[in-house]
Amino acid sequence: MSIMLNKSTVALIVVGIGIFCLSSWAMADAAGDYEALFGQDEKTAAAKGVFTSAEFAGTLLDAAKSAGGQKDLQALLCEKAYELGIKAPAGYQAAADAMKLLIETMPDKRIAAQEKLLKVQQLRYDRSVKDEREKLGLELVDLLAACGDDKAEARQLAEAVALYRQALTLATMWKSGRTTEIMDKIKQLSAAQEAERRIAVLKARLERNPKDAAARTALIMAYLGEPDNPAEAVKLLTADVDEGLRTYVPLAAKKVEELEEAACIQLAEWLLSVSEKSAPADKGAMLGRAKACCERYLEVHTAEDVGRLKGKMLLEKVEKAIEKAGPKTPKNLTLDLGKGVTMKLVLIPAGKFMMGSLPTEKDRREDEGPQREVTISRPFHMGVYEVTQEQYEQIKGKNTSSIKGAKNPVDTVSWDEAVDFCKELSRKTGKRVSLPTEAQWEYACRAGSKTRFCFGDADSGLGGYGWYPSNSASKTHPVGGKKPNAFGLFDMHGNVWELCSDWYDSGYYANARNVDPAGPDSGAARVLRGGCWGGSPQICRSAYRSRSALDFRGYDFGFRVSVEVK
Ligand SMILES: [Ca+2]
Repeated sequence: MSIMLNKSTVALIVVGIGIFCLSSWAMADAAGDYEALFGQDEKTAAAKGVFTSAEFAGTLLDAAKSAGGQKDLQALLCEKAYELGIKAPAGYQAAADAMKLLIETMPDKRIAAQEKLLKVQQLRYDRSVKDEREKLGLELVDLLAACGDDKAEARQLAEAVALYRQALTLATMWKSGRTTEIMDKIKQLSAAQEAERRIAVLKARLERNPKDAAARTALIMAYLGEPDNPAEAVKLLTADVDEGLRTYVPLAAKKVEELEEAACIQLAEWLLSVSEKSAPADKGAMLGRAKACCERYLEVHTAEDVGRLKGKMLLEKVEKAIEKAGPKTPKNLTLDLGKGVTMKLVLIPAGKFMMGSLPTEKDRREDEGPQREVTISRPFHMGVYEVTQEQYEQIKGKNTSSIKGAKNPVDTVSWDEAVDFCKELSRKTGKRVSLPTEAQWEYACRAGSKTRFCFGDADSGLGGYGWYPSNSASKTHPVGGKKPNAFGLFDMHGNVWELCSDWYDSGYYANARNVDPAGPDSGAARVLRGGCWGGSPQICRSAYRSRSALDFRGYDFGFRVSVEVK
């Protein structure tokens, strides 16, 4: 068999093998299949040198793409394409694509494949120039951060920090939007490393002298702090430690739902008081648990009596302590665009939500599912209103909107133009301004709601919150004319469509990551959300997804901005 196979020949061979294996009495043997198909060619390519190996890697990658029905063979083809591809620059692209395919199709091989992808992408980056270098640099930021996340998850903290530091260097160089996030990760992991060191020292002290009550107490408190591991703290309790520790540490080790009402309040009070004397890095875990205790108490103690009042006051105190211990982020942000033009933004807290809709939702479309829990791990500021024409003109020096009005949303913009606006505004304000991701947009739109719209399920309520055909008179209206949602955002339903930063892919939800998803790596269209003045209620729903080609300037397209919290 020649190594000059074309794609269709390979596809036919692979399909042929698929049929053979399906009907075969033997278990599919990927290694045997590979040997029969490509064994000789691999040897020939290897004998001819690295250039031929690189070319052969491309052939194997094409075969892998066609071998979707046979997972083992596909994985093997990807691995082989990588091994051969990474031998010479001509094969780097195939090696990288093979690992991307493996990551996409085989979740259990993701971590190892990601590390290999990192290796080849670094090689590509080192050789690249100009635009290609920027593109690969930004891709590397994401890849390094993802590998760092895996290491952090596996508690390999030093390795994780090293990867994040590399990511940060590149993120700074290429002005990625992820610098703050990566800096925070490093800060958090450094605190965790510090806590591990502290615990190791205390453990050693206690091993040398088990009667060292001060070391024992300090170690118990350390476990209650950053590692948030009260179960470990319980094991250290002895009769000679402080009574408070003996009483409350076992309670802290229980699940909050298992605590008696009274214990919830007492434990919260105790945690609040000990957190005051604890190291800054330890306060978060203690106060977080105290808050959960207060919330649990208020959940079960529903009678409006003195006890409930006390619970509410304690929760307030704990929340104030959390605010004091954590970084301060202003709730409202106003950007100065010059010449008296400003832009108002509001803080959207970090949190989890159910993204997409259930099959039972009225008017639901297939691309809104599968519904899944998504975490927005960091708070961000979001434009209270759609970007207005006055704001757009101030930044871009022109206004090409179809329906004119200084306070009306800008319309007839393309995705590229909206992104340009964000870049300009970033330069002007020193903030990281971007389009929201699709997940940020839906999270912000829902503002805690699980219904079809931010206000409920009924189409009849839409008139109170947005401009759509029944009330719009077929045009846009000045922003903020209707009621805001629970986050204080106006016109999330209707008025103009809002461009998001993500590529559109109808099947994306099935494979997307659940923490801060940012859309597929590539695509042919960008996501639009929220419906518009000309859009029926069903397309104004929180979960509805629309799309636009890159350079298309829809007369009903606008956008609002998202600003990274530093
Ligand atoms: Ca809108």
